[in-house]
Amino acid sequence: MKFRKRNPSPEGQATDDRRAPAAASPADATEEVPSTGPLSLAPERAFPEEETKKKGLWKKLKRGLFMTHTELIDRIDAAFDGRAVMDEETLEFLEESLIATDLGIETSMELVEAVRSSVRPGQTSDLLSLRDMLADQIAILLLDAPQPPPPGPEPLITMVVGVNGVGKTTSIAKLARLYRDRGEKVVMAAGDTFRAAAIEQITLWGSRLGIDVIRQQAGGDPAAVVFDALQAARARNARHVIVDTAGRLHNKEHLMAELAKIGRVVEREAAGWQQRTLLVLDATTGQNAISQAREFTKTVPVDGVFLTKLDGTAKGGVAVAVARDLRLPVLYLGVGEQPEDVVAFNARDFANALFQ
Ligand SMILES: Nc1nc2c(ncn2[C@@H]2O[C@H](COP(=O)(O)OP(=O)(O)OP(=O)(O)O)[C@@H](O)[C@H]2O)c(=O)[nH]1
Ligand SMILES: [Mg+2]
Repeated sequence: MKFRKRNPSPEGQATDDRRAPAAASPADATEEVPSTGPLSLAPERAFPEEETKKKGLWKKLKRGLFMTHTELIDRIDAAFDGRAVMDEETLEFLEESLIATDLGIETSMELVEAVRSSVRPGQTSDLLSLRDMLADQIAILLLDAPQPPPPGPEPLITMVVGVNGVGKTTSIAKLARLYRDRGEKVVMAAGDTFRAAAIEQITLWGSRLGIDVIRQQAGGDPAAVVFDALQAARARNARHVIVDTAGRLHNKEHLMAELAKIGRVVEREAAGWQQRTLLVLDATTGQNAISQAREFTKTVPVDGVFLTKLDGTAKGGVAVAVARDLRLPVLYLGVGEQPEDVVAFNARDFANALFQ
């Protein structure tokens, strides 16, 4: 993946005009700058901060997908067995390789179909262009999956749901940090009142990140915590309320009743706010995460997925299965245990990181 350099000059002049002299520093203002020569070729970097940030995100994504990438490339190499000939046997191996990284059976078959139709049988193909082709196809499939609605100007309340241990609370800390770094005020609601340790955990994140946490005693009513959090958000002019919830799917009626009660509080106290429910899925569980999501979405309407623990698995292809098989937008990727280990999902970057 190569990020295109963004370097328009402030005056809007053509930046690839190599005859343009480099900006003169005060020290050399009096010197005559030749119109050609090495100095005039120095590249302009109008948005160094933005570029550094993009590079940082790309590195994070590559690090997060390292195991999946390595597994994919190793398998594809093995499928071709050094021959790089597109015969049926090779295509079959290729399909198996793709399925093994949890891309989903249908997606893997479609990808192989795309390869089959673009090369003649027996044609030799270099592995690099095959990888490019697969990355392009995956990006196309991902862009075809549902996209989240664009954010509006109103404040946003995000309910975070998912089964035990998938990474809900950690992901909330990541989101809160992302928003905080954008200069947006955040309130976290300790809505997992089931265990005292859960309240302690989110409180600890709050103090580490300098973000307000609204909490009650363990065993309290999560809807009451959300009520308090909305009051606090209004008083503090916050742009985000992020609600932690207890990860229980074993008792669907209870979960439904609890979320419905929170929903009524939100309708009453935050009419006009944007609302969304994020489902957290653990990528290390591969296809189980997909079944889990199917179960969950039967009970709770979900707007998007936060896919965690990509850094610890070769099953990163599951992001594609979420988008295509479940028709749910993947919004964020968790790539480590620290609050900064998060990447906002981007179809093109994800596809490139898998294959390049
Ligand atoms: N490697 C890695 N670990 C993660 C990631 N996200 C969360 N974890 C770890 O997963 C474990 C569970 O995370 P929690 O945030 O407590 O999960 P939870 O869903 O809130 O768990 P419960 O509240 O018990 O339901 C912790 O050890 C986290 O550090 C990730 O993206 N990568
Ligand atoms: Mg938790």
